[in-house]
Amino acid sequence: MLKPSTIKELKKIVGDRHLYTVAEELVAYSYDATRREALPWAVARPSSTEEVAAIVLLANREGFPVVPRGAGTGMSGGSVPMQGGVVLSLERMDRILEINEDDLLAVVEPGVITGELQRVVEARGLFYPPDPASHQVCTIGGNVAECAGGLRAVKYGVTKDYVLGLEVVLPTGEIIKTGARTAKSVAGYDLTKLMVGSEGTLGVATKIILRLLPLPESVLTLSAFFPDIDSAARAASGIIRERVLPRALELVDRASLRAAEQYLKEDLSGGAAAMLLIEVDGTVESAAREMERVTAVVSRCNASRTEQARDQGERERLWKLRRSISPALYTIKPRKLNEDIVVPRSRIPDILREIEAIAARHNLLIANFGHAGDGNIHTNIMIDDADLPKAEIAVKEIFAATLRMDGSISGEHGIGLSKAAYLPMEVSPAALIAMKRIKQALDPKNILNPGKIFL
Ligand code: 2HG
Ligand code: ZN
Repeated sequence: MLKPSTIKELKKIVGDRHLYTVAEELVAYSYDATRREALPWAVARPSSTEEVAAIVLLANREGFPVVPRGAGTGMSGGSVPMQGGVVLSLERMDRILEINEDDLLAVVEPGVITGELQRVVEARGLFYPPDPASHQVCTIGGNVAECAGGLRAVKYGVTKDYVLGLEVVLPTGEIIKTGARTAKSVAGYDLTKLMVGSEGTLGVATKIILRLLPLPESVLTLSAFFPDIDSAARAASGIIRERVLPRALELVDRASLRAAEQYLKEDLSGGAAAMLLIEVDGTVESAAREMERVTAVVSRCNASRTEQARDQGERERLWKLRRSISPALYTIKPRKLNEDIVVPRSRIPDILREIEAIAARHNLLIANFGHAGDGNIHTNIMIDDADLPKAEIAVKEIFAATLRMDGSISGEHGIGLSKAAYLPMEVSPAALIAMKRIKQALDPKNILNPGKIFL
């Protein structure tokens, strides 16, 4: 609980209107997309770096947790205030401060909606590639905290590949700048990379310098339907082997397809068992050439039907289907344990077979979809509460299989609360100690997002 004097000080920092303390307001800041929830003691909505720093300083003096929050679309509980404290909502810091067409960069505040930034830069012939499925609502600050991936990572990489520099409020309240506005910089340790993906535990990004690219001239989108998941997985690997790097290479299995179709009340797949959604880009000529090669691979791998989007409307329809899978899965069961394992790309068929065997062994429904081109599959174990114990055993087995295949337990959602117990399966004791020492050095009072990543 916060002392009345602390509440008063917080109000002084952000203004009365921007400090929430009543339950009706707090509840809106208590959960994320994992559906875990915990009520904060208060929510502060700062409008400047200085206000963020003042809150963090106060937290150090008074010893309360501060939990940074973007739009709450995270998938590992990162923004859920499990130990109470103050949720630091960055929603009011939502300005695009600069788009520099000569230096190919944008400077933004953390509360900017990712999809909004994409639209604004695209209108100027520029391109911000990271594209989380939740781009219409998620924020750049949240993307930076979690190092969000998304649909275009296969060709263009993830958030950390686009962050040139940051302004950060450290857990002890100092304001620092990391990185630079240049295409390169190796001055000292790479604090930018340390911050990106630190899940709100090492600092609060208050300004973000993002690298932009020229907008590709042509984008072609293909949906390919398969009679079985194995053929689709082999086609995904086959496309990469063909030396084509699509900008998106998404796999959707039967359960995920049915859920999304039911949710959208549309039949797009004609009852297929699996779908690949493939997008290539480049010049008009190079994209067309790549699409020809992609089409040849999927036909060789038994695609029963392929459809190339003829216009923007058709393209958007396909992406809407893909982006809606995550929420749509709740139409199957009340709970989903969504994992985001990643294996070397070539092992996708193997890991899918392994997951199928685990599902059969425990009599569980596991829906698989996601970024096959990256080797990053969202394995969603769909359960009722009663299934939880066996689902947890299945999760452990899936992680063990992933690690046997030289993969990683989290490709893009982060460790947060959901995977903290499993982190030691992947990270050695000495590496875990090194990580904890970094946390301890930067946040000696364990103020910033305590209880995340490490048990
Ligand atoms: C996606 O790619 C998101 O749609 C959500 O990362 C994944 O719900 C999920 O498992
Ligand atoms: Zn994803």
